Amino acid sequence: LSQPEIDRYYNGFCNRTLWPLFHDAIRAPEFNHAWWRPYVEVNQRFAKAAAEAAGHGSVVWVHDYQLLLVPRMLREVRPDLKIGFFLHIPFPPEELFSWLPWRVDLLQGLLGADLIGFQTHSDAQNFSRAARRYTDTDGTDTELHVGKRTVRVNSYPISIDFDWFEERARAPETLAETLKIKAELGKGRRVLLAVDRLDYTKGIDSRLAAYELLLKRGQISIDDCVLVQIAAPSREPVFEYAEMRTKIEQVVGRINGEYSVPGRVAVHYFRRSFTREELMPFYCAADVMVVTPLRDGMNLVCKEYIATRTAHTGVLVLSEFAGAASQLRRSLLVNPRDIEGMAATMHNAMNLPRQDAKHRMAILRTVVRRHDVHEWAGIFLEALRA
Ligand code: GDG
Repeated sequence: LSQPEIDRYYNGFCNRTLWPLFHDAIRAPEFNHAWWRPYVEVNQRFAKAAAEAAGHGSVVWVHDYQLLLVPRMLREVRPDLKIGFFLHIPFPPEELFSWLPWRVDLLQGLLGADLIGFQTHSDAQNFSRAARRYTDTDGTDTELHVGKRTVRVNSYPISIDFDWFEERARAPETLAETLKIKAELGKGRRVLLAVDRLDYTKGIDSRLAAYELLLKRGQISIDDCVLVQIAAPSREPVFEYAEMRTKIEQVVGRINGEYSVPGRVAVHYFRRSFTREELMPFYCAADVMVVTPLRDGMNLVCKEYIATRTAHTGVLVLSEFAGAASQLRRSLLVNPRDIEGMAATMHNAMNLPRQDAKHRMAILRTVVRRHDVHEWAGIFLEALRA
C-alpha cells in the first residue's frame, strides 16, 4: 500500500469508519467520501491477486472488515471458485449499520461469498437482517437467496491452539520465568493481569477505574495485590488511539502516584508488544485475568489464559460484551460500563473459594480444549466445501 492508501484506506475507512461503527460506535465513526475510493481500489487489488493465484474450482477464504468487497469482486471474475468470508469483529445491529452511506455496496460485496461466517449468533443475525432490508435478498437468518444463488450465513466462534498454550505453560523455562516474575512482583501479592491491544474498545480505562476504586475504599491494598497491564501499541496514527493512550497513562500515573511505595507499585504498565512466548509466564503468574472490553468480536486473550491454567487455578473476569462470553459462561461476567459492579466482581474474583474457582476453571478448560482453532477452521472449511 502507498502512504496515501495507508492514510485513507487503512487508518481512514478501515479504522475510523468501519472499526468504530462495528464496535457499537464507541467512538463516533467518520464518514469521509475521500476514503471510499481507496477502500474500493485496495479491495480490487486483493481480489485480482486472489483471482490470479487460485486454481480452477478452488476454495478462497477472505478475512475481515478490511476486505468486505472482495467476495463479490472475486466472484465476478472467477465464478468457478468457492468463496468463504469470515468477519473477526462484531457485525452491528441494523440501527447502527444503516448509518453507512455505502451500506448497500458493502452488503453486496459480502453476498458474493458462498458462506459468510461471524463470531456469534447475533452478529450473523444482524447481517442477515441488514441484507434483507437493504438488498434484493430474501431468505432466513442462515440462508439468503441472491438471484439464483444461495448464500449461507452462520456463526463460527474463533479460538486458539489450545495444545500449544498448554504445552508451553508446562515447559520448564516458562515455569522458571513465572517464579521469577512472581518473586519480583512481590511474594504473597495476588496478581491481576490484563493484556490488550491499546484500543478504546478494550475497556482498559474502565478496568483501571474499578481497580482504583478498590484501592480508594481500602478493600484491597498494594501489600496484597498488584495489577499488571500489558498494552500493545496499536494504530498510533489514528487520533482516537493516541487520545486513549494519553488518558490511560494519566490514570496509571495517578494511581501509582497515590498508592505506590518504594519497591512496590500499584500498577505495572507495559506499553509494548510481547511475543506469545513472552506472554506465557505472565498468564501463568496471574491469579485473576481481567478481560473487560466494551465490545469485542471474540477475544482470544481470555482463551489463552484458560489454556495456561494446567492446575485449574486462577479466575477469569470477562465482559459480557466479548463474543467469548457466550461460550465461557463459567467465568465471572461483568458489565464494563458498571464500574461499581466491576470492582465488586474483581474483589470477588480475588477471594473466590478455591473449590469454586477450580470447578469453574475445569469447565472453562473443557470448553476451550474442545473448541480450539483447528476445530474452528475445520468446521468452516467443511461447510464451505459442502
Ligand atoms: C481481533 C478481534 C478477535 C501477542 N502479543 C501481544 C498480544 N498478542 C496476541 C494475543 C492474542 C492476540 O494478540 C490478540 O487477540 P484478541 O482476540 O484479544 O484481540 P484483537 O487483536 O482485537 O483481534 C477479536 C480476534 O480478532 C480473532 O478473531 O478475537 O475480537 O478484535 O492472541 O496473545 N496481544 C497483546 N499484547 C501483546 O504484546 N494485547
